[in-house]
Amino acid sequence: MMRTNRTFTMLKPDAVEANYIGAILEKITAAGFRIVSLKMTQMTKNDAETFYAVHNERPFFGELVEFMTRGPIVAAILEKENAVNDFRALIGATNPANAAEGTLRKLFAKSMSENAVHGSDSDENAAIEGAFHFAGSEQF
Ligand code: FUP
Repeated sequence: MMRTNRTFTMLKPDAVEANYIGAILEKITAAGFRIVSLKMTQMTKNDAETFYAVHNERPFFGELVEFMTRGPIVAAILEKENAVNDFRALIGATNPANAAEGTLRKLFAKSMSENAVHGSDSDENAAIEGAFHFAGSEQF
């Protein structure tokens, strides 16, 4: 059975470089998400190519892999009723120029390609992406 109350996020290298880890996690927990899993890690090229395989035909794929591997990220599984949709609303539009006031990308992102925060786009992808980064024994 697919869980419907969990999503997966990454605080991307730009957000970590800017020292926003604490500020972003505070916004996430203040919005009612419970942290199920949490780690700081650096993705390898192979990790990023696998994680973003759905985008591998897109013109920005090489740049995306380069960006996501250039420094550490913070990966997390989050739990809340309606987690996927509520987290997408919290992070805002892909391009921070189009993101609503108060959203994480409006507050913390620089650009479309360096947009601070990832959020799963479906329950199915949340489960796949969470399992990519965390063993069952790391999910609380
Ligand atoms: P989102 O679901 O909002 O993270 O956006 P997408 O799944 O469409 O894109 C995944 C990532 O690819 C984005 F976070 C940033 C990158 N991207 C670009 O660099 N350029 C684009 O034109 C679109 C996406």
